[in-house]
Amino acid sequence: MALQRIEASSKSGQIGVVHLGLGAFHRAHQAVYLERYRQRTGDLQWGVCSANLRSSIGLVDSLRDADYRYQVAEYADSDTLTLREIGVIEETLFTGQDRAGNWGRDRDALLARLASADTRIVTLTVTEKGYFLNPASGELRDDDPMIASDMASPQQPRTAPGLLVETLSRRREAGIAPFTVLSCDNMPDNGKRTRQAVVQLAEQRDPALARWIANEVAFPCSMVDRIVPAMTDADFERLAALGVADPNAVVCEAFTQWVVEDDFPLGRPDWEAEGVEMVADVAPFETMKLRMLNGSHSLLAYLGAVAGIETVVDGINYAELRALLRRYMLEEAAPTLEMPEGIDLEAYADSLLNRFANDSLRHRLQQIAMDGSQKLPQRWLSGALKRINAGQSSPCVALGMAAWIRYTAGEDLQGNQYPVDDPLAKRFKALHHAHGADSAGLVAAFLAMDDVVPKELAADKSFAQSVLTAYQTLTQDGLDGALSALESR
Ligand code: NAI
Ligand code: CS2
Repeated sequence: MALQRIEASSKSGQIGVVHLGLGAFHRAHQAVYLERYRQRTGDLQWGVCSANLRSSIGLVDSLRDADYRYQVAEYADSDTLTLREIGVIEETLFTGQDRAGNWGRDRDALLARLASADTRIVTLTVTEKGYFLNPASGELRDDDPMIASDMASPQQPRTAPGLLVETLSRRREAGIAPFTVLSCDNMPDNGKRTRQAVVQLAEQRDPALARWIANEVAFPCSMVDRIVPAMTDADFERLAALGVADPNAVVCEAFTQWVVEDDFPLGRPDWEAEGVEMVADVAPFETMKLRMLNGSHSLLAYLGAVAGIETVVDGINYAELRALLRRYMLEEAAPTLEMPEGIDLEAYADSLLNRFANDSLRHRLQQIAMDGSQKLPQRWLSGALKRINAGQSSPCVALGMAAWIRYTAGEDLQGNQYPVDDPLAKRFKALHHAHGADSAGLVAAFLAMDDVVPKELAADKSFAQSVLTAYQTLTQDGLDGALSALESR
């Protein structure tokens, strides 16, 4: 194996970035760019304080115990590995609920960090649901209990929007210029959506504060890309065999991309030298990635999971599924995109299929299938709606919707059960319970969820019919039957 080892910069630095959402992706993406920047320039201003607002407290403490150093294993393929040590994280904090049920262990420390003039950028990977927005409309879900708690006790915030409102308020009162808020989650217009959540929450507290945030705070959008699956026991064992006994390590692909709108009034690292694309408008790249990469991922996730397929690579090795993803990307996703000149979407589609075929990653389909209610509007449904408005059909998306509806039953086509991890899981369960074997009633009830499915799309009779037909074929004839029925459409 070609193995390259890169050590972290030995110096520790000042905290200039606060990150919300210390998960796998942050460790393998934003932290890697900042580490590479520190190593190249020796500039110590952009160290990171990384916080979890929910799980996991274990990672927060275990990184602290490891002096904030960990390894990122970047696999180009099974024979080509770079082991990169990261040292740019300077502090980790936890503000969620601990095992004893107490909230906010490090909340005061995080609030102080965010309010400090040294903090110039706040990055977020809190997952789509961490913004508390209605996925279809992008409006703040102010009936959510967590948001209600932040409205009732704004000085003890529990959510990401709540933390941002409280600390922007403190900065405003202290005359400290606001930090830049950089969402790195897979949401459409992620900067604009983050602004919407923060401004709407601030409005409940103080309209003048809300206006100040809307006018003064920069919320650039960004497109982020690197496949970073949740770690498995097998990943830890594989690293241990290379002499890496690191409970905080992450495994990912070698590919990495970050396209960012250049709006950082308090300055930023010179990221361009690390390959970050600083642009005026991220939207075309973000939509391309969401519909092509993430849309294919979700299609594979639901069809594969209901058929008992475990990982992305297992799915992609199934020729008919690979062909389906290529067809979906070229026939249903690419035609909806408006890209700048020079972007070859067919080459992009093929590069994605090659990345999915990386057999060094065990990317579980159940992980991708999580939170479908928050993901599907931007991955499939906005594109399908655009096609309907142009008089075009979307049979691959209709099959995907059928698979998603079937997936939310919590049991695959062979009767194996699994937990459905989604903020709307209870609603799904009630719909399956209410409609049982009445597939027409069930499909109609799912399409009527207007916080997920755009109303215009649900109202399109031919789309609704093709979801129902696909649902019936999938449940009666299985995956192969559904895929061969699709071929004739
Ligand atoms: P993870 O499961 O390792 O971490 C999830 C993080 O989100 C944790 O820090 C958790 O505390 C936080 N979180 C979850 N729900 C929250 C809530 N309601 N409020 C506040 N924080 C919450 O997942 P991972 O891999 O780090 O992915 C996180 C997000 O990063 C994804 O949802 C996606 O938007 C983005 N991303 C992930 C990629 C990947 O391949 N893993 C690639 C591109 C983007
Ligand atoms: C995946 C993404 O979990 C999911 O829903 O589709 O996290 C995907 O791995 C990344 O967006 C790749 O950049």
